[in-house]
Amino acid sequence: MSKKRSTTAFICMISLFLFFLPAFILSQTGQGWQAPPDVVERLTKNQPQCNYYEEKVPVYKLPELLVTLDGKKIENSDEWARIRRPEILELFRGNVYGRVPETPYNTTFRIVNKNMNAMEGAATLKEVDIVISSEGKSLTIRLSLFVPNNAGKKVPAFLSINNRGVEQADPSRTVKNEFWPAEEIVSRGYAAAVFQNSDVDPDNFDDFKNGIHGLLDRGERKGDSWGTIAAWAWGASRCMDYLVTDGDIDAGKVAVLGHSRGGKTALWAAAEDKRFAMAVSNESGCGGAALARRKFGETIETINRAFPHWFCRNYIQWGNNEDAMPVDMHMLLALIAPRAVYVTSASEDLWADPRGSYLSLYHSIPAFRLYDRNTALSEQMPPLNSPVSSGNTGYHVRDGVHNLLVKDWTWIMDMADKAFNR
Ligand code: GTR
Repeated sequence: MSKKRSTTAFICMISLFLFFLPAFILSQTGQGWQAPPDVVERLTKNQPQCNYYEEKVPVYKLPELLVTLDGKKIENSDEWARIRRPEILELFRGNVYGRVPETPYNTTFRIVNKNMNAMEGAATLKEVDIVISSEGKSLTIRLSLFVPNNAGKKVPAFLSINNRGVEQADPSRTVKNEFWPAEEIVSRGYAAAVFQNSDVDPDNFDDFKNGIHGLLDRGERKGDSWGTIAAWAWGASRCMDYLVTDGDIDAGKVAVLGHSRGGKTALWAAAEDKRFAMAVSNESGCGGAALARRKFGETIETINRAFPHWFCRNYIQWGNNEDAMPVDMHMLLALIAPRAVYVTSASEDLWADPRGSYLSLYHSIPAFRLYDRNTALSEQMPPLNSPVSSGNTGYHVRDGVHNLLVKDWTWIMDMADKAFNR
């Protein structure tokens, strides 16, 4: 072979190698997350009545996202916003979370504490009582808010729904933990706001006598009367009512975030209230991000048995009858489009079905694409600890158990930075 020919052959080989390199790297690292077999085995042993095996997931067909109830194909964002989105929202109100009553009420805000030198001068702490009153009775939601000092402009915010004890999101900062790392949130330039879901409605079955149900419900309960998750989501909106009045907050950049039952709540809050620019569902599972039709881990039947107060009564009929349900959870995520949605899972938290949560996001993408043609996610899950995002959608599966950790927060804030053009 001449020298010239062998040089050409060499260049061709290098070019071919470079051309296939990305695909090769992807095929090696892009295996996609798989449930750890030892966890599958352990959980199956403990709960033999639940499915943790991928091969036992039933064959299912999701309801069409972009076809209206009378069979019309949705072609653009205008038709989506005008026709299909309101239909889906109504289906979720009527079949899953329930409807907020129309009882009139008054809201007042009282700043009960302000400390401009919180976090050793890094932030200002405001504690605000949001008082809801109706017909002589009232209820108070305490919103605690750390705003970074010296930002020089309005700041974006994370509104956390705390479904754990007050010490998990302690405004006095006597107790600090990963569930609400307020210092880290502030150091990334975000305001850290939090409220206790129990201020809005107690997390137990009390026949809807207490909390906001006790204040606003009138007459007999119906099949679509709101459950406790809808009540907590409503509470998040009352916090938003305050945040839009606070001159330190960029009200167009508020993310609502929750873990587990709080994650279900965050998704529904953002579906109902378009003022939230982003929703973060941390390991929300059944009745949250996870596709119900997969019947993997927690199911509609088990969740209604364990938590009869979370959803509306109509939701009970879909237990062991998922295929007949007029919605699945990809449609809930789609309701948030074109705003940002970030879904997380944990590798050992199979109860909350990581794959079902990712697939739900994947199947919501057509709604996001009506607004941004470039939004695209692979049907294959990303590998462990490797966040993926496209357009205003994102996901990660973190190693470990059911929890909200700084590792989650870091990736969540990376997504918010992107969604909020920071
Ligand atoms: C579980 C429940 C889940 C999830 C979780 C939580 O017991 O089955 O749906 O919400 O509680 O909130 O931590």
